[in-house]
Amino acid sequence: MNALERRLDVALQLAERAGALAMSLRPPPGAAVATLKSAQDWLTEADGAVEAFLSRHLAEAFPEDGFQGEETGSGRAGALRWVVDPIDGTSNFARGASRWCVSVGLVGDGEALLGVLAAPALGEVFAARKGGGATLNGVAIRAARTQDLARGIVEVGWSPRRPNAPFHDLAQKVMAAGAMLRAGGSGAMGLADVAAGRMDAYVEVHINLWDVAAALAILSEAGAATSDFLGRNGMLDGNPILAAAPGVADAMAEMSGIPIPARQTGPFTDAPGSIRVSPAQS
Ligand code: LIP
Repeated sequence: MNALERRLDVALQLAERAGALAMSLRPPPGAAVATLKSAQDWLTEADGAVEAFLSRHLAEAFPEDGFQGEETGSGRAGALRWVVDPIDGTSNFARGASRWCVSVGLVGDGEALLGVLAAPALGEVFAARKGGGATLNGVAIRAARTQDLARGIVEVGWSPRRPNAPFHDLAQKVMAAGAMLRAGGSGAMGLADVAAGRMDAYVEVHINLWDVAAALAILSEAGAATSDFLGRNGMLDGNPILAAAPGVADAMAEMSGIPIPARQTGPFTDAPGSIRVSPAQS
């Protein structure tokens, strides 16, 4: 087992244990049991507990690696950096809803090397490592073959970090293209749905590294087209994000004004050998 395979193995085990911890702390439906860090930016008891759990156990397993969490920031430096969102979709989690996940990503040399998204309330675990394919519950996943947005489903992420006008503009354009519009409150889960072929694009005018680090690896291994999130200071300041099925990537890039590197667009290709279930999940 090589270094990346070993890290995926550990990330899978820890993300599932962290998911169980989060489930034990999930508030019941009703008023949000949480505090507000800023407008619609929630913090629950689980965010802190899950991040502390992952920071501690990742440091034990890989002391040479760095760590960055949504709640504690860039705690440790390292050539490889674990990037964790303890609860992505906190606004859903705080209300006892199910569309949220524990996101564990590993970045290095300016790229997303592996990612695990554990969504225990949905019974789903997404995983991928560079060159190893992407899976949902151990089964290989692939971006959709959709070629026409009028047959598609597109999620537009929203947050008060940016004015509402760009969100309204994007939502209007998505509907004008004939696509079904979604806004589910978890960027990581929306990106995972694109990787799994359950949606055809996810777009948001600003999102943070910890929300997307794991999903970027899963999207890449699932053959989805993605914007260059990690470039242009994305690691520090966040960036816009666009992820799409290859056949609608050009249309989404034109609609959103978020470029996608040309090599990733075009008709769906079932590239032979491009999907392998990593040993950790076989
Ligand atoms: C959320 C993201 C979502 C964004 C929300 C929030 P959190 O992450 O997944 O895409 O629109 O504002 O940032 O806060 O639930 O970890």
